[in-house]
Amino acid sequence: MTYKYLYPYLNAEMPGKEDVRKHTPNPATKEMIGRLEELGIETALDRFEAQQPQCGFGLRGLCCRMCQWGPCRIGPKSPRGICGRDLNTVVMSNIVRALVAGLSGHGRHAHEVIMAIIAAAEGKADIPLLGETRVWELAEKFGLVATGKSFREVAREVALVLLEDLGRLADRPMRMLEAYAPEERKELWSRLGVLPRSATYEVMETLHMTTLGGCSDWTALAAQELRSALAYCYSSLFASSMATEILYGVPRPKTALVNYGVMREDHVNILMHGHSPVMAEKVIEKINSPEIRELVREAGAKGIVVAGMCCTGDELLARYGIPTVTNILGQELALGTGAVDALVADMQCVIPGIKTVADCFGTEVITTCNSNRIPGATHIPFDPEKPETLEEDALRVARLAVEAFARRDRSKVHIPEVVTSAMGGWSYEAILETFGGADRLLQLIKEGSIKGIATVVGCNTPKVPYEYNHVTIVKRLIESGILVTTTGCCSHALLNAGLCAPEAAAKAAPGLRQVCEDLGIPPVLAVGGCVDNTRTLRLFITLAEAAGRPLKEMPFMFVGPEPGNEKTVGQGVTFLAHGVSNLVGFPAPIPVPVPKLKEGAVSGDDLERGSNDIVDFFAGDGLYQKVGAKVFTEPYPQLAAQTIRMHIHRQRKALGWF
Ligand code: MSK
Repeated sequence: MTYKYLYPYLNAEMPGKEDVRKHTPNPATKEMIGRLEELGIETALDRFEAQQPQCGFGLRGLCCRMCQWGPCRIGPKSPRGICGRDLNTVVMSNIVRALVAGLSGHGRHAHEVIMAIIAAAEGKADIPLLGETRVWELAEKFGLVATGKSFREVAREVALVLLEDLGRLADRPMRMLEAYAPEERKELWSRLGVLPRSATYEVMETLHMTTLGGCSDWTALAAQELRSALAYCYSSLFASSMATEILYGVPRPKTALVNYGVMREDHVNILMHGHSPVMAEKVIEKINSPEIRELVREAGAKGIVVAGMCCTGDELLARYGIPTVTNILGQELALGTGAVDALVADMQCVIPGIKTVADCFGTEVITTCNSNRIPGATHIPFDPEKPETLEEDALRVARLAVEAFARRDRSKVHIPEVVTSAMGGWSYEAILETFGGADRLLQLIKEGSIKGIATVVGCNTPKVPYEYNHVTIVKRLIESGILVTTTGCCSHALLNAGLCAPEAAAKAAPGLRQVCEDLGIPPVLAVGGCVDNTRTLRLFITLAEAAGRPLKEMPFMFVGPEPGNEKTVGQGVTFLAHGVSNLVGFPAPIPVPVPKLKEGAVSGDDLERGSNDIVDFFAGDGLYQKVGAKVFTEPYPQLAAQTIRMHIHRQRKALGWF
């Protein structure tokens, strides 16, 4: 197939809106793209086309904007920036800067949920502490003395350790890493000199190293990238995921209906969006209060539908079976139904474009995090360090949503009648319990009923047809007997495609199908939001330990078919650092191939996909020799699936698991 925009120097092409409408797998999405087009409402797909062609220097990471002498563009005419930085330094600096930007996002998320534990433990807010087993587990792992202390006191002490991991400046071990990383890796990282101090320190150090006149040795920047990824993993991802479990419990499988059709014309529809579930949880509690029920009745609505988007949606599906609608690139389309009375958005991945669409329909946009404000939106923030107003604020959010129902322009409502059944809530514990323990799951992998596990995760990008790569790759993988775990925006694509329902077992290879049917589970396990990639990572670590093999030898892979947010860089490098190879769906920002003019080229477009030290490091032997994992890049989903299958096959063969 050919898409509208060709980028020969990336060996890739990008879709126009019509390509997206043609290839996107969800019929509700196709319908909504058409509907917004009909209404003349602009979305990210239109703005993406307006940006074409995108800057070739930026696409390849060759633009340096780290000082005010530039910007500098690295190319054949100017192989060095004004300060003398070369290509390797610029590309690696851009990558590690993107990684720590993502680290800051998840770190800020971690901070909110950790502070919420402290507020709950100190009795300053009516926030639950339902994850008792997680508190005791962490207290033991951290070596805290629990004797004679109440559960709340211990929960608070655990939270303080998590907080210290976020902010430590002294050169002392990161406690979460000490507690959960495999011994073999800890020794390796120590030998490589990449053990981190904390999120805060590594963000500071990365910005310091990459500023004007900083580090010009790209190998030192590559080491800082691994160090920052470990800080990202253990201080931000593990902390966010586990702190949320301390607050609201460890999820267990739940079934739900998902997709755009869960919204109801005669109900108040509230969409919860973002990442941190604290305000969303409280609003849901208030929705069930007598006051709000009475308001709903007075407004003439038959009830309230609460549904989720992005990772807050994943959280709510995992814990309560609350339906999900869509992901980052679908947020404008969901508002385009005209049926959303309120969009309650906390932090990250809330694109500014939503306000324009919301204003076309009178949708109330309520922002609840001081870091994520949108001009014109109603701002009712949750601040875990000033939680006293949480009850009243959540009630106000619920009231505003119901009041918005009365103002809704019914003539503009258009809800695609598409619903899909799905199962979510696959925590680390739930997966192991369902399979009957790590040894049993390992046995299924060794005997080949399950060929391997791929965690297929991450955002959407307009650079590939929306959700097409996610769904196509995963269908091919389960047809090949590869069990899939998923999180984040990818999981919404797979949930809506019906691949997370037990019935999807019928699409799997015979061995995997039999396993899924025996257990009553889907071949694609939705484990949660993007911070919950740690659940899959823990599963990988546990299975490697059960096999008595280093993780780098196991038939596992990390797959990011539609990379978007800077946070995905850290996700990928986290798995690489643990020895799990990556398949990335678009050639940026890791690795960044640098094209070369072909022999006898007659035009500037006559390029071949080139190589450089950075590409060789990620995709060749450089990183592989250090950590036992590498990056494969493939924007075409059928070829990507083939690459994953071959990788898993090679790993099995080397293990002697035929
Ligand atoms: S919401 S980080 S676009 S997965 Fe977590 Fe989706 Fe990526 Fe945001």
